[in-house]
Amino acid sequence: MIHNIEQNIEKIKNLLSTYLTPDEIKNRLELIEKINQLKKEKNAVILGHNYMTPDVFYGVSDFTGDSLYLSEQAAKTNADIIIFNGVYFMAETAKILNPEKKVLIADETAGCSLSESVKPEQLKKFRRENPGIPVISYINSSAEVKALSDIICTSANAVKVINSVKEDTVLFLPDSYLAANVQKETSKKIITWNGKCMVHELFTPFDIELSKKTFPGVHIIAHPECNPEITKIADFTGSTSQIQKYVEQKRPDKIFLLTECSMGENIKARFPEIQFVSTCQMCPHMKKINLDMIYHSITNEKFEINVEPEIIEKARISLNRMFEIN
Ligand code: CIZ
Ligand code: SF4
Repeated sequence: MIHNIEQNIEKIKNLLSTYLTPDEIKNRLELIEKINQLKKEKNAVILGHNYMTPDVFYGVSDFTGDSLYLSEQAAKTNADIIIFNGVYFMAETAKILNPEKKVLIADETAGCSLSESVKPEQLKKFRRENPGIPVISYINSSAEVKALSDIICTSANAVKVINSVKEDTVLFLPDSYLAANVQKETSKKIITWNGKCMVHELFTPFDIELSKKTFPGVHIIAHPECNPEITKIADFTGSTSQIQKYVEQKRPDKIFLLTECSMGENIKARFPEIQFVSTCQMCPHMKKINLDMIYHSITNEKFEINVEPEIIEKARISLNRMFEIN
């Protein structure tokens, strides 16, 4: 999504007024203004993942969406600096696709339980022991792991990517739940890795049962990083961009959204008539990126993402294979 930040300011004031004092709102709005001013002065572009809080999402992000869409936008920009508001592997992906640009992340410790579950050495060992098995890596993986993979995929195109290889068996890493969800839709044999998203793994089928009892008629929408026992009973399962499209088209009255909390808040800001019920889960990594850290980042041009040129080259080949399939 492309944002008109000026027009978003009223939306932000309304959103913040539900949980901040007038003074706190004033501070946030001042910070938003300062960041946007520095952005102009430094010819920077700010990208915001769907899991960013509404003040970051609507207040300072020029583009919002999933990690791949944002990296693609970065590739088209004339800006000198790209500030990626998301987690580390996402900023790395933007760097791989834009090696000549300065890519910054506001907090370099914003990791991801999935990308951290694969050590390059483990993958090298698998490759040595299993020659001929293609390695398909979810975009939630480090640059080094991407470089060691044959093809990259997102949760939106995983089935298509897996079906594109000629071999009958593939290694799919690192998300074992996403692998199990994809396995339901392909005849290829998927060897899985032992990775899980620490946010989506917290949802249980019991949450859905309870939600259905408490809120009759509730629409259950899940992310494919959730347990397959959940996606089996959900009304819709999709990546964050697919969820957004689905909600825009269907406009259900009541939704239980089984994904990161800010996703629901950002949708709610556009469609206030939709009621989001039941609990959401927060990603502690995504929540490290806030207005204070972004202000620090753009002021001091920190923290710069650096990836070895040969890793960039190899990782880019794996990413380009995905673009060709798409
Ligand atoms: O690639 C992304 O942005 C992730 C990790 C989630 C999604 O479903 O969009
Ligand atoms: Fe990683 Fe899960 Fe956080 Fe996304 S929500 S960054 S997959 S830990």
